[in-house]
Amino acid sequence: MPETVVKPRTKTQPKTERPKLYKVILVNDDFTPREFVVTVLKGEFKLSEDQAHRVMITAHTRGVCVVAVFTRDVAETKATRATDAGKAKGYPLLFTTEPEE
Ligand code: TYC
Repeated sequence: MPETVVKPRTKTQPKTERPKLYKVILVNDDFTPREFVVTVLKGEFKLSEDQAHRVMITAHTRGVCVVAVFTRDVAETKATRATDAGKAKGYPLLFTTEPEE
């Protein structure tokens, strides 16, 4: 009876690389009304009134505040839409993106 030859099976680790995440950063300015910043944060980033207020105040006092992290496409789309919402009202409101370390 022929021997059963068992081939050693090398386990191939499925390489599921995590997509790099990007921070959306809110930048302070002297002109955009606080309440408008809060409204944009709630609308575009789905923050609660409380979270939106905290993020706005942090940017207001420190200059910038990280709003949230997303994959690159989502971060850039949201930052652009939020910046454009300010632009539409004539405000210099600015959201930027930056890769996470
Ligand atoms: N500094 C603005 C004001 O005093 C409010 C503001 C906060 C604007 C945060 C932008 O990212 C910002 N009206």
